[in-house]
Amino acid sequence: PVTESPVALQQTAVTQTDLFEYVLGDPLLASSLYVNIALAGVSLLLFVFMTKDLEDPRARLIAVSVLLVPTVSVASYTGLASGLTIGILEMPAGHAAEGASVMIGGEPVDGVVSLWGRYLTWALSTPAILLALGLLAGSDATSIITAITFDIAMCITGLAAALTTSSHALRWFWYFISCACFAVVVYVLLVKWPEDAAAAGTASIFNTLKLLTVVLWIAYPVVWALGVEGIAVLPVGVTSWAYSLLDVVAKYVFAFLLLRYVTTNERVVSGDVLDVPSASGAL
Ligand code: RET
Repeated sequence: PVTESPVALQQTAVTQTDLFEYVLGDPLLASSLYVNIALAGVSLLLFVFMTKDLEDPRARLIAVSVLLVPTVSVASYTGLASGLTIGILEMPAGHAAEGASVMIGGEPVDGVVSLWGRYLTWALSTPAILLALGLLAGSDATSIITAITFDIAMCITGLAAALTTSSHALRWFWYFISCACFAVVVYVLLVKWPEDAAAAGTASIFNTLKLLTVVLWIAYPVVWALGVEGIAVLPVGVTSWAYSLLDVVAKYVFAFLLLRYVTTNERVVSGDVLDVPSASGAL
């Protein structure tokens, strides 16, 4: 019979309280989370105020999907700050962080700190962003559903990449699957929806938001690859701030620009009239 080694037994389980306190003990990491909870809350109030008088059903649907973005964000960052959606992962052989340990409550614990809750909540926030963009472009249900389902697949396979601890190669295989799904989303954004937006008369605002989205979204897999999940050149606090800053622009600045347009061009969004400058620009 195989007896367990006493050394293995010494490793005590890490509790949620340990992780909550770990976050508080790292000012860089803690600020990257708490600052975003506050920003998401303020944005949510501002967006409710901006959109409360909208009447057109399509404009209201865009507003609702945009309001979902900071709502999910408050929940996402609360999950991370509380330690609920953070974990200690022991990386597989061949990974840059193989054999790493982290100080939790004054004791070294094998593994690295992973803020995996982000990838989970992106599966809710990014579809809301795409729904708003697809509606703004006046697109059909097929291409909106295509973009959203591949986007959800991108987030969940990205989560799988982060949480796979059995094989280094399979972590990157998950990453590759996630990138393939991302490519579908980028294709819809860059090729399909611009045509629809031109027809709907929302080309100028759509093209601005499309560029903002594509450029910022490409940075997420780059941060993933450089952070602790990937080749581990960025420490946890820096990785977290990188995502937090991307979130501020990709979510709050994006949402503000979109809502400002929708509230001042409600009739264009409703399909009653064409947005004259962009319609002539499309000719
Ligand atoms: C991962 C890793 C695997 C490869 C790819 C990724 C893409 C993530 C993206 C995230 C966008 C998030 C946003 C959040 C706002 O709430 C999962 C990092 C392709 C594009 C905009």
